[in-house]
Amino acid sequence: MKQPCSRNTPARHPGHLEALRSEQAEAFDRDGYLVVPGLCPDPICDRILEDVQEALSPVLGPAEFEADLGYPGAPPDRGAKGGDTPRRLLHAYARFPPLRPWLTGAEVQGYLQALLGSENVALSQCHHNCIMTKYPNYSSTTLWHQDVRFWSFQRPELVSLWLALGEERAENGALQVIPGSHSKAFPAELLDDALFLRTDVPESRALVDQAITVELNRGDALFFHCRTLHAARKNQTDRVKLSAVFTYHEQDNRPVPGTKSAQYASIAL
Ligand SMILES: O=C(O)CCC(=O)C(=O)O
Repeated sequence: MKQPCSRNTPARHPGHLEALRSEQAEAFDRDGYLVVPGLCPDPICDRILEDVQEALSPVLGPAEFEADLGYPGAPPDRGAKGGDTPRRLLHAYARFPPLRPWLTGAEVQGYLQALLGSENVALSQCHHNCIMTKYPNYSSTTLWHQDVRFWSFQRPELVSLWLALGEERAENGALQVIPGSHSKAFPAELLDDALFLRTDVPESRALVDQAITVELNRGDALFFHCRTLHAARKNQTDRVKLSAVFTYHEQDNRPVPGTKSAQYASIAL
């Protein structure tokens, strides 16, 4: 069942949209994430899904496979059973044109301006920028982490947009977040060498106890801060879960030259 939502209402009432956004921006500042039900209209989801399905059978590169990352539950290598299970279709902005007008359009832009507190927003092509796939049988568990570990920007102020292309529930590996974790400082002893949260430490367990599962329906969007701790379990259903994930930053928050974050130019909105 689709959750009740205010789809399209904000676009018809710009003043209302502004008020709604400032309330939502406050919630985002407090919690480090924000769910916007129905942000992507059904016809756009349909078009994106059409292209994504085509790119998955057979898998068209560039892609990342579960076995490449070796997260808990992943096949040990690409030659093992399930070793050809994809985890991400990469360079989604470039390869899926139906996504582009939505990702850079006025509605998404308005949210990002409110959440980043800036008129001048850009979409990174270097991280995320992908279709996340979570397959039955061979998907893995993603341990607790902050995405800031992937990025080298002048300021650790980036916002990711996670678009559900189908239902996301605990059973199929919906994202879990720890509200407020984006504004906490974590002592180095709480993180392992790969910057995942060490859950064997009592202080971390207290944090993880506050986790919530972000259940989404098709077309719902989750915005989350790059310092928000998040994790996800395996998909225990018999249907693949598909989500589109992108990251935005202020235009004057530049990637550090020579790093992976500076590999491709950002798209100014
Ligand atoms: O769906 C998942 O397993 C979580 C993915 C994630 O958090 C990431 O790739 O940063």
